[in-house]
Amino acid sequence: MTQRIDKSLIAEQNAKLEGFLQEDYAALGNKLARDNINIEEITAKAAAFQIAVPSWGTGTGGTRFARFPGKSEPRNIFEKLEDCAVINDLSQCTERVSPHFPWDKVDDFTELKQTSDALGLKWDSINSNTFQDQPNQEHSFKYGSLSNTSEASRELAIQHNLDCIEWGKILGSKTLTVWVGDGSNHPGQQHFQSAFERYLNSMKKIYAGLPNDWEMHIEHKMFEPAFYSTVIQDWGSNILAAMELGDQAKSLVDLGHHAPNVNIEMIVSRLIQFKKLGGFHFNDSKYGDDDLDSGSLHPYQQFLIFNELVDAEYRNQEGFKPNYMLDQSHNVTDPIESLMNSAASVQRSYVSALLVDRSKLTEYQTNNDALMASNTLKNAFNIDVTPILAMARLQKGGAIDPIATYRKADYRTNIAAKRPSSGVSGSGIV
Ligand code: RM4
Ligand code: MN
Ligand code: MN
Repeated sequence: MTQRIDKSLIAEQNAKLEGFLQEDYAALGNKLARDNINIEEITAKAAAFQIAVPSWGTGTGGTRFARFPGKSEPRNIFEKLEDCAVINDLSQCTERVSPHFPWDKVDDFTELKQTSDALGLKWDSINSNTFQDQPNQEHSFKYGSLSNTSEASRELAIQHNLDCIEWGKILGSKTLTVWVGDGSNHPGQQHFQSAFERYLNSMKKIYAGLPNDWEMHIEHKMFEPAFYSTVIQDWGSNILAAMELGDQAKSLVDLGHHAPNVNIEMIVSRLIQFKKLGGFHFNDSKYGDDDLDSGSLHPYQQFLIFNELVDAEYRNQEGFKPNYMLDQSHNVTDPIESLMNSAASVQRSYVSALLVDRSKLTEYQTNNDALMASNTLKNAFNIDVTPILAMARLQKGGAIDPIATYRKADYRTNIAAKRPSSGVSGSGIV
């Protein structure tokens, strides 16, 4: 039977902290009231916030040099779901899980759906994987998948995406996310235009198989595994492809997939303006696609992204309904802890952005008062919204302090007998 975090343990831990939380919450409520902000309204919005967890994030990650396995790692999608349920039990903002196929492929998808239902979890976007060959694969993806010069390889990649849609229908998903590693490692290796044309033709065949109420999210990435050029290199190629395909195709922004110092919040604004923002893969990075924990290095950038998102929410921007998800790799931490921390970090950015005085900001922008416009954002960012996040969790039956409660539960030790170590210490990005 599934091991969960005992509700009584959560209640017991919360009882120790609740008095202090109420004091801090009341103090913050008074402070916000001075600016005509009703803390209860903000808490309700925080409680409604959801961010999906990637199934592959529950395993310990690694690099191409090494992977150091963690204790009681999940060995299949059913065990990954158990870990996701633990994350949601404590965090109360991660009720959706995003699967990756064929990594998470099962024989019986109805059984998988029943398992997730029993755990109170739903399915987020389906991720297709055509960036590696499967055992005995007839036509290789070594030189690309949807853009491969070989028609047989392209057809295989198209079929895999169509299969993903069928599996997703059983699970109740409504989105297919397509990220391909296609590209080149040498100048001259690939004819840029022909490769993009082949990609688009393949994507059109997948798009034709998309149910009417589904979206297709295209994910760009500037490098890796191809290190000279990639077919969907940046948001420019991404939005071009999405526009070419149709209204159901949108762009997905993975924070780690841009050149260092790129103004991601402005990309987000452009995508919102043209109804092409599909969603996010949140993570943080210093050098490239480092897949560090969300908000661990650049919390202000994450806030600025949410400033754009909340702005669109307030303006009731047409076609605005982005999907939020984490996509990061945990090499030295317990993935459950990192995912809980990261979900809260993204939720924090959302809540902080709700505190921006938008009418003042507009006024300062109109009057070209750069300093006060900037201070308006900083003022909101500098408010510690921890009590709001904790209160939202408490009201929903989660933990005031998710990490401390998780450590107290000693989950990994309790399931150790059930999940013997795979002993696999080889390389692996995720
Ligand atoms: C890629 C990209 C995709 C993810 C794979 C595992 O870098 O971020 O979203 O599916 O990694
Ligand atoms: Mn990603
Ligand atoms: Mn990535």
